[in-house]
Amino acid sequence: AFLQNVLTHPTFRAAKCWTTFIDDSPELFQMIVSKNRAQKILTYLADMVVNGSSIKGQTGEPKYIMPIDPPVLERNCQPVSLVTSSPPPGWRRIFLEQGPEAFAKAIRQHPGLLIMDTTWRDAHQSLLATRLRTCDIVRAAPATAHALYNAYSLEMWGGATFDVAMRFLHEDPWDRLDKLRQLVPNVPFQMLLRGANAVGYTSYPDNVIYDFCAKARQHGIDIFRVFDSLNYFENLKLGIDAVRAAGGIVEGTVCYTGDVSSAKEQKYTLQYYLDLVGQLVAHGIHILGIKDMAGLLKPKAAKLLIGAIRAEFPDLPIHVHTHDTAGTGVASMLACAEAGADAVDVAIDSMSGTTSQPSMGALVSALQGTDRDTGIHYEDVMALNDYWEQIRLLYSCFDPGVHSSDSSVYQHEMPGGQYTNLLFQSQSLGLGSQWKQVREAYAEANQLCGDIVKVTPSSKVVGDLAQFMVSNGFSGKDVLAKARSLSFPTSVVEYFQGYLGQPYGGFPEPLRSMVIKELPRIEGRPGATMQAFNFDALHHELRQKYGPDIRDVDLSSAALYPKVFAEYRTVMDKYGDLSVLPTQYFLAPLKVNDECHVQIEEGKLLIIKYVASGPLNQSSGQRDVYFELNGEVRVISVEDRS
Ligand code: 3PY
Ligand code: ZN
Repeated sequence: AFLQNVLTHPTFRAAKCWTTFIDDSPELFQMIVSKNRAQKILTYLADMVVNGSSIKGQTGEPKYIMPIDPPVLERNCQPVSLVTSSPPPGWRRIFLEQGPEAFAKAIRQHPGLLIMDTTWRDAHQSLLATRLRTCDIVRAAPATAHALYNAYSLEMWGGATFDVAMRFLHEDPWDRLDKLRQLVPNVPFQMLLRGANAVGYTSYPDNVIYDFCAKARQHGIDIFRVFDSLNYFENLKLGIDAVRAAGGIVEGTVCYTGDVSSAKEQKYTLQYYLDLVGQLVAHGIHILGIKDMAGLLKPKAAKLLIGAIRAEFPDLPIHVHTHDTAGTGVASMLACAEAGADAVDVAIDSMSGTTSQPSMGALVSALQGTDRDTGIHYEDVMALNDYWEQIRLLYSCFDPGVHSSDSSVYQHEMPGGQYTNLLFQSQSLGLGSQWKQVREAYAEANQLCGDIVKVTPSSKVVGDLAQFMVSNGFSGKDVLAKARSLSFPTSVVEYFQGYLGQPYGGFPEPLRSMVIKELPRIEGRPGATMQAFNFDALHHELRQKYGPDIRDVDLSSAALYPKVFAEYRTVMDKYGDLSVLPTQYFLAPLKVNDECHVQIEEGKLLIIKYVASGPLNQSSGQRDVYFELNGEVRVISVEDRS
């Protein structure tokens, strides 16, 4: 029945076609679409067989290819049926029924320490190059809705996940959000918003930010952690206003850098943070986020900082984020809890530690039975962990190999998400053995930029400058001496022009003038002088290019990432929706006689067996690859690029 279509239908073949035949038999045309989709997926698999994976950042094949079952939770030694029992209501209900202010108040009044689980966003961004695919999160989602029903939130979007989904996973980030929202109706979803940079690396016109936040909210994001990569208040304000207009919970955020517990700290002092928090509070944030993106908040600093904010703003809910790079994450989060934080970030154990967040199991255990008990069942965390342990192995081909703590983070201050990225980039540029130099150059590059807050996108500026220094053998002094004649990376030039905003304390001179020479200088908020983005023109352009089925969210994707979106559509045209392929086959070729099951939609299963591939056709440069698709032989010719 699968291959039955209009061309094989007896009525059509008997030439007894009448004009209503098409209208009367729409399902026959549906088959053509399915056949087309099957053909596209086979083309991907054939290409994989002939040429191997071309996914950037992948080294080797997944080590673990056993079937991975979804997590199983137990109550009274009985498995919880995730199909028949709906998850208990969580904090989201308060937000949906009573709004953001009531949510913030309830969080503040709650005696226990709440957690955000970062496993679906920051943890894999910091450990596995953000390469986690939707299907592997989806399988854990029903169990997570039960196990973590009383979590403050699940971080599941934003940061790098948006463009990596399209660019490298050939997936639609909005579809991920929709699917997960359906499976997890009870726990607030949180995203990371780079203020005026949204989920990108540059400033956008204001209407792009407003539009993006409105759509993110409509598709199920509840809490928006809004930060700016320079803690520049004008940029922060824009993101905060856009989230408020969208009806979301505003987690206005201060990025933490330096060391408030050190007598040597001259720039990022306690007073600096208190002033910034005061500005955010005056601007009407619902929750305060403290974003320690590099894991620099030592326990003593945590106590000082959170204690001081708590004393000055007793009603303000505080949510702290950290990374465990140096190995002090759990200790610091416990210190935050003692000093009065309301929520902290952790990741499921097997996705935690080093450049990721501290371990959920460790934090939950440490607080068990205390007055700040998280209320999370430890056994449930372990049940989720069983699943993630296997997923971590499945994705080990994206793991650049940070297997231990690095307390030198206190010197170089690299954010957790960038650490693995820079390590990988350094390795692929042949600088792997000079990793120590890259870290040292990073610290020097930071000083050259003016000792700035380093988080996407300002961290990219510092990282690019550090790599530039190492690959040219320049010290910081060399850069200062030769600046006028050097051709700096674009990100560095644009930073000095002011395209990210204004750093605290201003740009260092004379370096700024030497780097940008005659180029324009942006004073104030970069987006303020940008023309509104023309969504109507974009809509028209996309319809011309891709036909009438352009969704609202496609406009957002294309406005934020025009080139990435166009590439994503090209891949979609060629291979169809690849998010349906199991990860093992997305990342590695089928071996002869391997059979793979692909559920292209409810009730439509493709059973694909790889049979053989033919010799290289010298004149066309192609190879034939033979499959059985639901029992019928199919041959796909693909170009051999090897
Ligand atoms: C991001 O902006 O992607 C981050 O994770 C910053 O920490
Ligand atoms: Zn982070």
